[in-house]
Formats: sequence, C-alpha cells, structure tokens
Amino acid sequence: MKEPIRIAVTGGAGQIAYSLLFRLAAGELFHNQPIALHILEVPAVLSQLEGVKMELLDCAFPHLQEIVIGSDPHKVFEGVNFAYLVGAKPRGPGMERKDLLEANGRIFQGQGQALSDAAAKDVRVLVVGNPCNTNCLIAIHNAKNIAPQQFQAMTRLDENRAKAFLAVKAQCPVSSITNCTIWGNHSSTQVPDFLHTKIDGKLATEVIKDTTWLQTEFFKKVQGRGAEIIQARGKSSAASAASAAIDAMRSLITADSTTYSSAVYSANNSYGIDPNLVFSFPCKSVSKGNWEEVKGVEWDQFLETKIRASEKELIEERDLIKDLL
Ligand code: NAX
Repeated sequence: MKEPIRIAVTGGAGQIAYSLLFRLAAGELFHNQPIALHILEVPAVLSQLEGVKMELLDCAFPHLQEIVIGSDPHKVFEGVNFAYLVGAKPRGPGMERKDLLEANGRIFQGQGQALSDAAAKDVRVLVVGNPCNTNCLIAIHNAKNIAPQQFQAMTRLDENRAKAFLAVKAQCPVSSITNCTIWGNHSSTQVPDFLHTKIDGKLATEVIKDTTWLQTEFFKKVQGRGAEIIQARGKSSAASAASAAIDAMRSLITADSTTYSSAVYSANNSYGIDPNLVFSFPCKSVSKGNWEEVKGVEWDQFLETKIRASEKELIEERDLIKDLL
C-alpha cells in the first residue's frame, strides 16, 4: 500500500478542526492520495476528540488510511509531512494581552520543539491559533531542526474576506479579484492592499474609483470582520477559517506563480521590515512547498503608514514574549 501523506491538526476537538479535518479527509488538498490524520488535543477533551474520530470513520472516506489521536505532541507529530497548528488558548476573563501571549507562547514553544524532534524533515507548518504571527515566531525559534521558511502563519482568511468585499463592491465574481494581499499582523492592524489588487486584470482603483471607500470602509470591514462574525454568530469564524487553511496550504504546494498572502519569517525581506518577525507579505510558490516573497511592490504614503503600524504592533508582541525565543 502507498505510504500516506501525514497531516497533523492541533485543537482537534475545537470548532475550526471540526470543519478542517473533514475537508482534509475528503481529499480536498491531496486528491486521490492516501492520507493519515494526526490529531492533537489537551487531555481534558480527548473524549470529545474520540467522538470526532468516530465521525471521521463513519464518513468512510476512501483515502483516509489512518487516524492517530493523542495529547503528547512528540507522539502525535511523529513523521508528519504537514502540520496545522490550530489549537490555542482563548483570552479568559481579566486576562491581559501579555498573559494571553505568554500562555499561547508556551504551547507553541513546546510544539515547535516537538515538530523539530518528531516531524518529517520536510514538514510544512501553518499556524492558525492566535496570536498566530507571534505564535509562529516562537515555534520557529524553538524548532532547531526545521528551516524557518517551512513555517507560515495564516493571513489567508483576511485575504479571502478582502476579495469577497471587493467583489460585492465591484459587482463581479470573486474569481475576478487577484493580487489582493495582506501585509503585517493577523490583527486589527492588518493591511489589505487594494492599491495593487486587480479586478479582471485592471487595477482595482480604476474599477472602484471611490478612494475614500477603499481607505476607510473597506479597510475597517476587513480589519473588523472577525469581530463582526463573533457579534453575529456568538462564536468566532470556523468554517471560513478552515477553508482559508486549506487554500493556504494548497497555494504553498502549487507552484503556479499566483500571488497570495502569507505571514512568513521576515529575515532577508526586501521591504525593510524588522528581520525577526513573522509578517504577512505577498508571496508566490516557486516549487512545491517553497515560497518566495514577491518583490518590488511599491507602497504609497497611506500603505506605508499602515504597514509600519502593523510592524510596530508585532515588535511589541515580540518584546512581551522575548524569553520564549
Ligand atoms: P476552539 O476554542 O473551538 O478550539 C481550540 C481547541 O484547541 C480546543 O479544543 C482546545 O482544547 C485546543 N487546545 C488548546 N491548547 C492546546 C494544546 N496545547 N494542544 C492542542 N490543542 C489545544 O477554537 P477555534 O475556533 O477552533 O480557533 C482556534 C484558534 O484559531 C484560535 O486561537 C482562534 O483565535 C484562531 N483563529 C485564527 C484565524 C486566523 O485567520 N489565523 C481565524 C479564525 C480563528 O479566530
């Protein structure tokens, strides 16, 4: 039998995983190839994860060859080729930003070390659990046997949201929107770049001539969409986050030169961003699993101010967890 592609998902009993696991198992990322799911959870909810495993089995997915579950990252990450780090601690009552960063930082410190020790050498890691950029930076610094370029944090949901808003405004299908990327942090300081976005091959600013809308309402809508979903649903985005997580990994392994957003390690970046951050840039895949930053994107004053504010926020986050690097 063909050796399966091993995919780790953490936070397996949580709401994003409840969508992500079934889409992976259905073969949306690796069509017609056997896969094994390695699912990590904290001990307290392992019984719930057992239930998720039962449901995965009950789907009788033809390409799902194996399901490993557990709460020891060293065991669960054994031999994995791809890892979705979704599980994280939510902000509890009275918790300060520093406490949240630290609590999550410890999780990603341990998981970075475990991936480094146990995963396949060519593993590709996508950090989804928030604060995802800084969690990813911590994992990178603690994964001594894995190149930083093998990690990314997810800003693809933000890109997808930006595209969807632009498509509604321009009254065109979402597939007409290209080159729409996010700079910076996956937070309310993120920068959706409408200046270089294209709509049916034309600059978005030529199609949507209302610059005030682009600079204010559009920006606020993208930056505040997560909060808007919580307000409406009573829970944070889950199915859309899982969908973006599939998109992000698909883009990484599809070397077709399409530009996409990804928060990657900023060493040697060509934009003068602090070189020790995980920062969202326009990226493209140059070969299966290997990305490159898209160079030469010129910022106007508006973008530059916003991008620098997001960089400042990431530097502040890094300062709060510097002992974990
Ligand atoms: P849930 O609270 O539903 O699930 C999280 C799960 O992670 C829980 O079952 C918990 O037990 C588990 N967990 C906690 N610590 C763990 C550890 N050390 N090892 C393994 N599992 C652990 O959250 P969900 O809605 O699934 O969201 C997960 C994370 O994604 C959150 O941090 C959330 O903020 C983040 N998001 C990131 C997005 C992005 O675009 N990067 C968008 C969606 C989402 O907000």
